[in-house]
Amino acid sequence: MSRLSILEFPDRRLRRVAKPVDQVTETERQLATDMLETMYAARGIGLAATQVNEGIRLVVMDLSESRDEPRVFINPEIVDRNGAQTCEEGCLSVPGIYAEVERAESVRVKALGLDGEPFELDAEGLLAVCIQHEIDHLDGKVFVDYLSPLKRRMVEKRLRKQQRAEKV
Ligand code: GNR
Ligand code: NI
Repeated sequence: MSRLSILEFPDRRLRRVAKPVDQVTETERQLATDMLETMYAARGIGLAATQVNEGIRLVVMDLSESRDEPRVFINPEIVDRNGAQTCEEGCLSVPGIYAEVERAESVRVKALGLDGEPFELDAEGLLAVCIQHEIDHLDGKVFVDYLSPLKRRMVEKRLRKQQRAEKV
């Protein structure tokens, strides 16, 4: 297992649109394992391959209190969405920034598991928020894209400054 490094906004590589996986192999299983380790170490509830600079449609999540219920979604797609909810979101690629984002209250997701078998899941509440947040990453979107241009520029400025400070 190995821990991967997480790209940080406004890194352009977070804007790449990830490609579908056509066959689930040992490569995907190894990446999922490393991403779960990375997510647990960073105390996140989700992580998209885009965030670790891998251009494939793979997401890992764990919303359990006990941190022992890993979920893996390959080629996730929202096939139905209903209602609206607002949640204060954070992102491992936008450290220290939290902001309210409106998303669907419930979604039905279709994906492949690590065994390559398709499954569907009905999600609501935070699980639904997290799935929408992660699929956005696969499409090159970050939650700060939903903020006003002014707020987004403030976030960008703060993070660039932080990143400069970390380099020296
Ligand atoms: O750890 C995370 N917490 C979180 C909280 C509210 C809404 C979304 C998230 S996802 C985030 C991890 C992450 O950056 N995933 O891409
Ligand atoms: Ni994120």
